[in-house]
Amino acid sequence: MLQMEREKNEMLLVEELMVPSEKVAHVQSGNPLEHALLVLIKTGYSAVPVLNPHFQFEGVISKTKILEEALGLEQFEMERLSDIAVHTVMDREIPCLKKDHTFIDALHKLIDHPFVCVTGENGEFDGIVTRREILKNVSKSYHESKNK
Ligand code: 4BW
Repeated sequence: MLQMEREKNEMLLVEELMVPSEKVAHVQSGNPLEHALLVLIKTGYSAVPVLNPHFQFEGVISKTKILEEALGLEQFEMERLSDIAVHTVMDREIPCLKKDHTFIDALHKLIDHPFVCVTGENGEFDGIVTRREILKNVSKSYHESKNK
């Protein structure tokens, strides 16, 4: 990659890369797993952010985690899902970014996660940065540098 293309990416801010909160599907931490599974099936995503009633980021819930909870000894027992709240099984170890972090900060965190959350000073949820957005930029830079 040419120096200029590299520097252009390094200067890009998370704010310019993120999917804003109003376009991100999410569930509330107090919702039952049954509701979270419906949201995941309807949106088609494998995992979505979990927010508290103050719109602060708390974790991520995935189809895999929910199905693990539904699995009884020999079969799926889907009725269990209405009695378990999302916050009891969600994944809390999710890295976060701030809007003024850079493309490179996001790139490093997205190596191990399909998306990372963007939060404000008080933990309020601002949006997500996805692998897709990062790869789109890498691909664009690659082609621009090739055509120079
Ligand atoms: O509904 C979809 N629309 C589009 N345009 N692409 C989709 C959709 N569902 C899946 N995809 C594609 C994306 O390329 O499959 C990839 C993996 O999806 P995932 O993880 O396993 O559901 C998508 O890659 P991505 O855009 O880099 O997104 C990475 C992960 O970020 C997704 C999902 O868990 C989360 N995510 C992305 N956009 C979201 C979202 N979560 C909630 N709301 C959104 N708008």
